[in-house]
Amino acid sequence: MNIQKGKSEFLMGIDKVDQLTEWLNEHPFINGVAFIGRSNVGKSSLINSLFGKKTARVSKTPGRTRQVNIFRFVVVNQEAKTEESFYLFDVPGYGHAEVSKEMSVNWQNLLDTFFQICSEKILLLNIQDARHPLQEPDLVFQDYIKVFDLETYVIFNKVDKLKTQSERSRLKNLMPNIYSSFKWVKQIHFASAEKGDGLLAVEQSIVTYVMRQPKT
Ligand SMILES: Nc1nc2c(ncn2[C@@H]2O[C@H](COP(=O)(O)OP(=O)(O)OP(=O)(O)O)[C@@H](O)[C@H]2O)c(=O)[nH]1
Ligand SMILES: [Mg+2]
Repeated sequence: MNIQKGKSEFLMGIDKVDQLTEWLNEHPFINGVAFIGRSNVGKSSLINSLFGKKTARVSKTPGRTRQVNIFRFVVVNQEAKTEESFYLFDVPGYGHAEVSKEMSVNWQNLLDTFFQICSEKILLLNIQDARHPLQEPDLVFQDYIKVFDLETYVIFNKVDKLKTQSERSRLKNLMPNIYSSFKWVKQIHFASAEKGDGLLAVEQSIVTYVMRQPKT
């Protein structure tokens, strides 16, 4: 089973809490996946690599994704010749210093709304920068999500930027610590949206998760 690239479609971008509340209440049994991480770690790039080019917008300036972008994607079962569709959320990045007070309050409200209402069937992919793992905002975010009890996978993106073996092993050595500190983290992946490393494994994890959820 695979994600059918190019069949993903953008449904809407929501930047108002009321609108997000309404949308989530209208869709009570959402099965899907949400991407969240610090600004500029490559969330939109990963989405494009996994779900098909031009699914999400890639930023030239950090912090571009200011709204919850909602997409639909299709998983195809080649053997049974069936297709099923699921939801994908590109959630605005955290830990960006340059946003105004007003904007960060709105962002926090959006995030609270998203996590409080969205069903427990959502897989959370927390994207981090392979060169700068477990930054302060990443730790704050892990602390924030622990009450929501969502299955969470950490994806270290931009591994192509790790040039030496010692950089790579330093990152891998963090794994036991991550699993023991953050019990809701069930998988850790190493990926490059740019070069393609690790993407097949991430894709299969997403497919396995969404197919495992009960149908109602
Ligand atoms: N070398 C390298 N660069 C990457 C990779 N993934 C993303 N980038 C670059 O990192 C920058 C940010 O990528 P985005 O995908 O826009 O990041 P984002 O997390 O969606 O950013 P916001 O929406 O602003 O929070 C872009 O210049 C990308 O080309 C990667 O795997 N390797
Ligand atoms: Mg983005």
